[in-house]
Amino acid sequence: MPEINETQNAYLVALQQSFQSDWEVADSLAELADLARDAGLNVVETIVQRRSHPEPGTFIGRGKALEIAEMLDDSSIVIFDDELTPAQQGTLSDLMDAPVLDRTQLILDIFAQRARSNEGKIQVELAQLSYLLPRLTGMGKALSRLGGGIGTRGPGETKLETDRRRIRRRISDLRRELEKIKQTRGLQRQHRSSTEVPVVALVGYTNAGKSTLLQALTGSEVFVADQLFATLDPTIRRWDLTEGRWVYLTDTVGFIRKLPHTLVAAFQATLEEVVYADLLLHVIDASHPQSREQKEAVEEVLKEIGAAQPIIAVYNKVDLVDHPLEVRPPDQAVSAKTGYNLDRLTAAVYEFFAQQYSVREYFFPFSELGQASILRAHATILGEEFTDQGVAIKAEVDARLESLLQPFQK
Ligand SMILES: Nc1nc2c(ncn2[C@@H]2O[C@H](COP(=O)(O)OP(=O)(O)OP(=O)(O)O)[C@@H](O)[C@H]2O)c(=O)[nH]1
Ligand SMILES: [Mg+2]
Repeated sequence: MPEINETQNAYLVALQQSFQSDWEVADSLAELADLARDAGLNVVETIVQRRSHPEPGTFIGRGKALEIAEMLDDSSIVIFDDELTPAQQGTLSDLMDAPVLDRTQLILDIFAQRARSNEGKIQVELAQLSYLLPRLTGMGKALSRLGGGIGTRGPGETKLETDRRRIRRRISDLRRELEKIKQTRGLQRQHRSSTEVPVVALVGYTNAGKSTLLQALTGSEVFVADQLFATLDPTIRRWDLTEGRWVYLTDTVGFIRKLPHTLVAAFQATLEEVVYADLLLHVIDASHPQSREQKEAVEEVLKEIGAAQPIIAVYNKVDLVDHPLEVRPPDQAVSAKTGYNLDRLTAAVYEFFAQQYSVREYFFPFSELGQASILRAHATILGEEFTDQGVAIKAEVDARLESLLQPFQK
């Protein structure tokens, strides 16, 4: 499979089928160009061919492929905006005498460049190998001619000539490792839920400002960058909503249109943070010309991974928007950068959980002071009084804490 190196000139190719509008194809290509630049490529040309349906052997028409071939030189790489079959990829690469890859491979390459944690690396390698496996046949010629491959960058150190058995074995090893990580994560999650602290997850299109928002809300340093998929690993931080009332806030990997299925499957462990959260904040880049399409793409992925929690939409980057934005509560229009309306967002999240709070009175004998400290850590304390038997506490508790401390209720 072709290798990306940073001095290459990229030619981007899309097919416009009869059911696709001009802008739909143009948007998708513009995003592909962003992805290519993020991978370090120099984008020189975008090419659209209109056809009623893809050509089975070559995806675009054979004539068009030859026409593109004329533009290329040794430093060229051709990237298709849709997933190619292994056979199409092989044929196109032969026809054009240049490396050919598709959107999925480009995204996988960026993920490989970004993966930092052990878990992230395993997930990327798993996605790469799962993508590669069905492609080994039919690519023989293109492979041996080009050598190297996407999988040679970062974690995916697998020689493409090695036989499928080895790749299968590696895939099952990686799955096993991920399973272990998943169990640890499950334990951490269990620990979190046993402490009765709700979890709020930031989700959204890549580059929408999730990490910036996490940083602004929790006051902790996290990696923020004007690039796609800056965040791969979930980060979790404490977010104080009011005095005495706090939640966990977690950052997640950004979503994108045509998110490769191999990637969604491989990143399942990370995405579980989303599935198990109590509330989702869907961060939308309100300044982006395609913010509506991006929002829909995110909703699509959420459906796919089975996330069905309540969602508060957070329209971010309003400092870049020159018209007033109408949003209906609990949704919010904010700027993570300037801090605009972050207090309102915090209040909205507080309100969301407050609906589940009730005021209760407790008595803890001295032998049970440990239970009292659970209450102090996770509830808003309204009053506290020591007697010679123990301590009486009046507090605002959520449903989970209420049932946990039921035995101590007065
Ligand atoms: N003007 C402006 N820029 C913002 C705002 N929020 C985030 N940004 C910028 O948008 C870019 C992306 O921000 P990130 O926080 O990394 O976005 P993300 O959603 O975490 O992106 P990924 O991790 O790549 O999915 C950065 O350059 C931020 O500085 C905002 O409210 N206003
Ligand atoms: Mg991020």
